[in-house]
Amino acid sequence: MKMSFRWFGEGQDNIPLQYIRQIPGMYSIVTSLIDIPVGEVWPIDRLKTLKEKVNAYGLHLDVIESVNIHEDIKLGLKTRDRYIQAYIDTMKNLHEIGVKVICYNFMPVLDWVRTELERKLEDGSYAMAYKEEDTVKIDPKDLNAQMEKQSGGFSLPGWEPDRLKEMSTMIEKYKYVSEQQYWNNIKYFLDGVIPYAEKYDIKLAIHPDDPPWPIFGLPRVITNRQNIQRFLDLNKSPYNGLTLCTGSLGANRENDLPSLIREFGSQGRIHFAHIRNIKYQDGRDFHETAHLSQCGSLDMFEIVKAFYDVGFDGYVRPDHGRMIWGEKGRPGYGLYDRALGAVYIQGLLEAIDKMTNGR
Ligand code: CS2
Ligand code: MN
Repeated sequence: MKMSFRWFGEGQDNIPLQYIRQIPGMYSIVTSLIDIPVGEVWPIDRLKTLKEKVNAYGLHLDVIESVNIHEDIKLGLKTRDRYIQAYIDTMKNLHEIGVKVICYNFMPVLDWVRTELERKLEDGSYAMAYKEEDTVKIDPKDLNAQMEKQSGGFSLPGWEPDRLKEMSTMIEKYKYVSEQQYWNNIKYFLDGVIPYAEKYDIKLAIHPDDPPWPIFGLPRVITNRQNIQRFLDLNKSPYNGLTLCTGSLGANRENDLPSLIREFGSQGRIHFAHIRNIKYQDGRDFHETAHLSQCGSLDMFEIVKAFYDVGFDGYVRPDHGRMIWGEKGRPGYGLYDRALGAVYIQGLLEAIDKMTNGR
């Protein structure tokens, strides 16, 4: 597994690349051009500069998270072909700088949803949390305003201002898209871009919906074993694959993560792994935790073992961390707790590897 770390880019992230380099075992940066409006082609000169910058710190730039999908594609509008072409042009430029994997999602309007960005845990650290009741009673616009207040001046990944401008109108438009139509729209996108993913040797890795159930009446389909298999079958190219995010899929207690990893990993369809832990509360409620098994509800040993057993040699990153040691930063994306996560995951791997090989 190649260890990686999400970094939001110059002027967008308060963590210096130098610090990321100092995390033991770090191989690649996971980043994006977060300021380019969705649907526009990412300029090659900016990508070259970004790559040089990352490489100067001894790190690779192999993974992009995310090239977001324009809503017209998700809605299946006539204008979608233009945006699919822009996606392909961006892929071409990413190929030129040697990118190997693109992580993206197909969630309508909103990306991930939490109802609290800074819940204080017993040890005084802060973590993101989700309360089902709050999403049922709140207007999505108000949730957005609430998130903004708590996000410390950073635009949240997936909650970028350009995406949210027309949130209510957007949500309205999905009333006319059935779930079957939504699946058709995914297939149309995949059939348009996957031939170019093959040509440019870039693996596409869809991120599961987070949390993995419908919110605000919007279809959310990348949620469980059956739907993931359905997604993979829409286009059978090995370039059409997954980001296996343990925290997202794990929020549904019925998702047996080690078994999902074994199933899709042995099909060679997992290209990127997000590893993090969450703690279940009542019903669908949960909060995020430190990565260790003992801190949450997921068994990280079994998860890492499953990746190991299927011979997963793709990219992995610690996902959301807590805010600890007084750090201020992007919710979920501070340095310290994610660095602890990166080292913990590598510790598990070393132990599993040595025990498997009888050393
Ligand atoms: C990420 C998402 O921060 C997160 O929760 O997992 O923003 C992720 O980048 C997208 O869903 C993938 O496009
Ligand atoms: Mn994730």
